[in-house]
Amino acid sequence: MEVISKQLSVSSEIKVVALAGGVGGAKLAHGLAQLLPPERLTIIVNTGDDFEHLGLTICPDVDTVLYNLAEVNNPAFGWGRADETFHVLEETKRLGHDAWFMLGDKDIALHLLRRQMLDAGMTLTGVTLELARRLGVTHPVLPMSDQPVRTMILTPEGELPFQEYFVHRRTEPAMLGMRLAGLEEARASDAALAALDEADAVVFCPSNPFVSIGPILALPGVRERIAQTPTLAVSPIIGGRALKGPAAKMMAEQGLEVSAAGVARHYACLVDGFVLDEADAGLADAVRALGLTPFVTDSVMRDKAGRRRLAEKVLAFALSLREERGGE
Ligand code: FO1
Repeated sequence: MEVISKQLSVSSEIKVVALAGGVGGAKLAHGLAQLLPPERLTIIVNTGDDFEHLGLTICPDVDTVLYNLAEVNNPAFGWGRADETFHVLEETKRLGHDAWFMLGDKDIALHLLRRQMLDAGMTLTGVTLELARRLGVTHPVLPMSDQPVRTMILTPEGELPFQEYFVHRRTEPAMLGMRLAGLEEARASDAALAALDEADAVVFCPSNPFVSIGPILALPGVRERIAQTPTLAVSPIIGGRALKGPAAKMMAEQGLEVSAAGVARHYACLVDGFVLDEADAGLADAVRALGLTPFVTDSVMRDKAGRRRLAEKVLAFALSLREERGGE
């Protein structure tokens, strides 16, 4: 107990960058935010899921992180707002709109303000920091880029925009591959690159490795910075299944081994350490064989305290990786 609190007091002095997307990512980001002050934690969020809908710019992963950090997220879905109503959406339906994307009234309010700020010429980073401030979120939540990058899923029917595939088609079509439209013209935001430059440790949250973490890593300059920094990933796959989302289905469709070890292999050139759930303790040797340091813990975040508990373990692990790499 004493050892852990000593480690934590040291960890409160290191600067951490978390890469996140989806609900699992937002949960661990919230756990880390419970432990580290805003000047020691930056969360860089995937924007490949973003799309234009009903004249609004929807940023599902950014908003999921914002709502979770503000503790106003819908606890059942993980995304969207708690105590939400859907009067606007119902009315659009009555007026003939095919309302397949569940935007609630409170969520729409935030989107109207995002629209206004974007139209006034603010960058997505500026808009996100301002929305965070208004929600009472003090940690920097940074969209990965200020230029649009849109994930396209290659299926047997052709390419589908991410939300069309994910929400409208409920991930039913097989995923044969993916493309990041706009990547050639995009760069990581200056704020995201600066945070990575200053980071003492980088944490890949338990997010989808392909569609959540993949787009962040695809931006020029990100991988190079991560290679300079002690980095760990938390497995989004537990016992051969994703707790939420299509990560396991995507791995199977791409011919990858559907297990935490399969995720570790996917990240092997990028990370020093890999967090496995206790259910996958038997895969620790396979992770070690990939040249990564395994760390086994209960990684299921059932509630707010569970998020904090996993974050404590992750920070202690990050510190030990830093020591292994000869950091101070
Ligand atoms: N996910 C769904 O499965 N169905 C929805 O209708 C839906 C609406 C929605 C609205 C706002 C928002 O921020 C997220 C929303 N999501 C919905 C989640 C979201 O699209 C996905 O979770 C992410 O893109 C995957 O990371």
